[in-house]
Amino acid sequence: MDDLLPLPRLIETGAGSTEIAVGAVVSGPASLRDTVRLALGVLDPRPGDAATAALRVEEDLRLGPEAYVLTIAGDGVRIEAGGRAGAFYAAQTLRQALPDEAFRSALPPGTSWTIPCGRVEDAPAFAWRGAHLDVARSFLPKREVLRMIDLMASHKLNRLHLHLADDQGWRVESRAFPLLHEVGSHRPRTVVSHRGEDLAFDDVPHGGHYTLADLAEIAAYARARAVVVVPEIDVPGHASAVLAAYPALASRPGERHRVLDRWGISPVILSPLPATVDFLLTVFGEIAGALGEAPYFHIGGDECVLDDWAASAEISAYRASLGLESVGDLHAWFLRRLADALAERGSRAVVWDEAFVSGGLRPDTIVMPWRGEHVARRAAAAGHDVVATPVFPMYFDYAEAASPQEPAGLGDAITVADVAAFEPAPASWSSEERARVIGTQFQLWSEHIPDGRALDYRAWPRGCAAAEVAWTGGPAASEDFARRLGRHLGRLDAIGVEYRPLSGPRPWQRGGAGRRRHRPGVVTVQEVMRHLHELSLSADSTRPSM
Ligand code: TNX
Repeated sequence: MDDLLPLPRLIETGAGSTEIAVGAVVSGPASLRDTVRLALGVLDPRPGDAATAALRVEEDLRLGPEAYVLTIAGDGVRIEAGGRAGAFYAAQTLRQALPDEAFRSALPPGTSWTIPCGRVEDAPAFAWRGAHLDVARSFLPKREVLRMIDLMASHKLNRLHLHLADDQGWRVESRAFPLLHEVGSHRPRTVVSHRGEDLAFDDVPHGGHYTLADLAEIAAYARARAVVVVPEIDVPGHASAVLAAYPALASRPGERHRVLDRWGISPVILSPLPATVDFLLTVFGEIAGALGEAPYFHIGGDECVLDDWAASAEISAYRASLGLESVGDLHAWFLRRLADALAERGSRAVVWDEAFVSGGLRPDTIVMPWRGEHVARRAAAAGHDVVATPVFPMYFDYAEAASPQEPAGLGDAITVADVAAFEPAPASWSSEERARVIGTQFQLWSEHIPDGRALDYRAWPRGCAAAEVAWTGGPAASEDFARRLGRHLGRLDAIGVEYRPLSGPRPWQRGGAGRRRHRPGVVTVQEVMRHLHELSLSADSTRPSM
């Protein structure tokens, strides 16, 4: 019990021990019991009655929905939880109290362990403990998404933000507008050269999308593991894939668009006219319908070049008819219009911080400040709920070290220790501002994450540190965290996660001598943060940044 991760609020060690076996009997209300069985995986306890049960689960409504008490006593294990999520987390903690083998997918029959008695009382500091997956730049097959949900669940993370659309790909089926997935989901090739080098491409077609049935499956799989899927359709910028399929939605008529085969920011932007709003609301409805419920819907709003809006007579006339003075006001109006419609359907909008700086958000819109603490504080002071997503230290597409041994990252460096030291709601803020921070989330932008193996490397163990911060409120006590993390890696080994070893990459995880090698010092995260901070202060704040 001394190597639990994330760290529970209270751990008491007791005298004596108890035995727990694969196939133990669990008793309690059916929904909590099933949740516990799911969380325990390989233990796969059988349902039974309290008299014979080695594991008893009870509902205690005085506990919050994610809170639990886990008691390991001589006569068996007792879980008290306020709801399914709490019961699920209690079982995750119990699994961590067992040897690492409990994290394997199968064990010899008859396996059992003796574990010391003790008690854990626990609840999370933050309601939003997230991971963001960019499946637009590099598509990840469904199995990788389901596996990510499993890994999130083991770390008590509860929000999976899926970035489903960007210039380089549209990743979800639309029955109303099928060209979105038929045309928008693939590109003939992908850039392989780095900034400053001569342009070079791989000439390998890249593609893939989730059907609505896949999305329904992902959402149900996530729900059973206390994870909420947050879909993102990033608008009005980042729109090349949409416009490759439906060019009539562009702000500048008559141009042909292609799904982009290189990274960076495109000046291409959706028109803000009513036809675009109708189009998007139809697609949002299809996505939310497939998910079953969509308490949150991310609409992006970042990195927009508004020049085409300013240049269009039709859009300027429309802006004037709405009584809006600038294209920035129109950007704000457009996102507000979408957020209002989402609210009518029961979804809260989420946006990147440019949309907050543009102004005019609905008060219930959640802001993800990626450009730093300053803009995060302004959003919190303005009364928005904030999920802290700053590039430093929450962008896991940056390399772990400024070393040519690393596989190519967007820049360097963000270490496990940087993440563990993060304080999503800084002590220097007022208590009202701090109370607005509902959580934090790490970002896996996938320009340099081509597949599941690279995803494992980038996500873990930095994700373990993010989970610790999100559950405890952070920052982590560094020495104790480092000790627990060292032990926790044995669990990841048992699961089969190809994480980055603390001492650096294994030979096959390095970038080699070619294009996948990291170029240290070319882009430093400190410079990027300085630049983004300045941008977030400027009036022309929707402008692209890099
Ligand atoms: C900024 S954060 C982006 C992404 C890139 C990422 C790379 C944000 C809203 N936009 O489009 O993938 O940087 O780190």
